[in-house]
Amino acid sequence: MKSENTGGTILREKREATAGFDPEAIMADFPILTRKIGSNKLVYLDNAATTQKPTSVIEALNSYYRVMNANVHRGLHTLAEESTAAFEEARRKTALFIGGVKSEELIITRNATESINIVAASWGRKNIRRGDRIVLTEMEHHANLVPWIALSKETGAELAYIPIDSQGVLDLENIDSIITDNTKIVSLTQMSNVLGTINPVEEIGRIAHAAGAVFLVDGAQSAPHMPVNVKAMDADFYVFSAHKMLGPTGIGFLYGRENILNSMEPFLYGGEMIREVRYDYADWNILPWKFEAGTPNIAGAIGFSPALDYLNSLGMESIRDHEKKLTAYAIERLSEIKGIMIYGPKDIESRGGAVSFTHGEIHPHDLATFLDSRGIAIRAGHHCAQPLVKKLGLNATARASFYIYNTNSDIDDLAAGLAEAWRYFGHG
Ligand code: C6P
Repeated sequence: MKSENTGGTILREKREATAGFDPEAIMADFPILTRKIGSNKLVYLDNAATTQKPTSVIEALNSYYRVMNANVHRGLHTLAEESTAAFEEARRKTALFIGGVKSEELIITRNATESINIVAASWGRKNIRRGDRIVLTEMEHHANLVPWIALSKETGAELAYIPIDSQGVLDLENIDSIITDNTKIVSLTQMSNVLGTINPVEEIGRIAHAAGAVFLVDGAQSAPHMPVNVKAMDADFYVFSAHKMLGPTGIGFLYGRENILNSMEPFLYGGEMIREVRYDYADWNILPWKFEAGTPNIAGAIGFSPALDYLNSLGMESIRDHEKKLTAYAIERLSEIKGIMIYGPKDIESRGGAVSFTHGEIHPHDLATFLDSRGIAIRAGHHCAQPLVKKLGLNATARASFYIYNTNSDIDDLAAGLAEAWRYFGHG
C-alpha cells in the first residue's frame, strides 16, 4: 500500500489535464474560486469532503426563495404547484442520472448518511436477527459502518469484513467464506474516500445475490466522479449526497428496489408520509413519499437540478477522464517529493481522485495548516474512516481530492507547498 519516494525535481513543465476539457472555462462558473486566502489564490483540493457550487446552482437557490417559495405536495396555489413540479423534476432528473431508475424508487433524504440509516433501521430491523451476518469492507466510511454496528448490537447479528490487500484493494480470495448463506446484506462503498480505490461492485453484487443477500452500494464518492448505473451493478440500494457533486448541502438520495422499499416500514412518521389517518389508525403513502415525512429540503432539491445539468453537459465519462489524468499527475508529482508516502492503488484505472498521503513525521494537521497558509485547502485526519486509517498503521493522513475545476497547476502548487513544508518543518 505504501511507496516511499525520495528526491526528484519539483519544477516541471505545466501540462494540461485533458484535451477538450476546459477547466479554466469551468473555473469561471465557480465564484468562490476567485477568492483569496490571505494574499494567495484559493487552491481547493478538498472535493471529497464537499465540492464548490457553480453560479447556476447558487442562482437556482436564490431564485427559488425570490419567486417560487412554497411547500410541496400540499397547496393548490400557483407557487405550490410550481415548487412541487420543480421538486419532482429534480427527483426525475436524478433518477435518470443514476441509470434511469423509476422516480418512485428514489427517496429524497438529507445525505448519504441518512440514506444508509434508513436502510439499517427500516430494512435491517425487519430482516436481521441473531445468527445473521452483515458483510462490509475494511475501507468503509463511518456512514456505512456505524449504523451496522448499532444494528448488530441491537440484534446480535455478526459483522464480517472483506479485507484489503497491501495496495488498498479488496482481497476477494476468500469471499465465499465471508459472504455466506446466513449473510443478509452486503454493503460497501463504490469508491473509497481515503484510498481512492474503485471496488468491483458488479462482481460483489453477483456474489451477494447468489448467497441470497441484499446489496447496498455507497455511491457518495463515485456518483460525483464517474458514470453510474445502478441497474448495471444490480444494486438493491444505492446512496449518495448532492453536496459532493456541485449541489447544495442537506440533500441526498436513497435509491431502493421498488419491491424492497414497499416491504419496508417508514423511517420517520408525520405529515406527507400517510395515506389516511384517524385518531386510532394511520396507513402509509405510496413510494417515494412513504419515506419523506415532513417538509423536505425543497430549495436543496431544486438547487440540485442545475448541478446535474452541469455534470451532464460535461459528460461523466469526460469528468472521469479528466480526474484520471489529474490523479496520475498528482501521484507522479507527489512521488518525487522527499518524505511523501502515498496510500491506495497506483493504477489509475482502479482508483479515483482522492489521494491520501503522509509526509515524513510531519503531522497531517500541521501539514494542512501549513498548506492553508499558502491558500491550498486539503483535508487531514481520519476522514471518518478510523478503522481503515488505523489499519494503515496511522492516526491520520493528509488527503488531496480533485474535481472538474482543478488543473495541473493546482497540483504544481500542492507539490511546491509540500516541498516547502519539508524544509519548514526542519527536514531539509
Ligand atoms: N465523506 C469526506 O471528507 P455525507 O456526510 O452523508 O454527505 O456523506 C457520508 C459519506 C459516505 N460514504 C463515503 C464513502 C463518504 O466519503 C462520505 C463522506 C466526506 O471523506 C466527509 S466525512
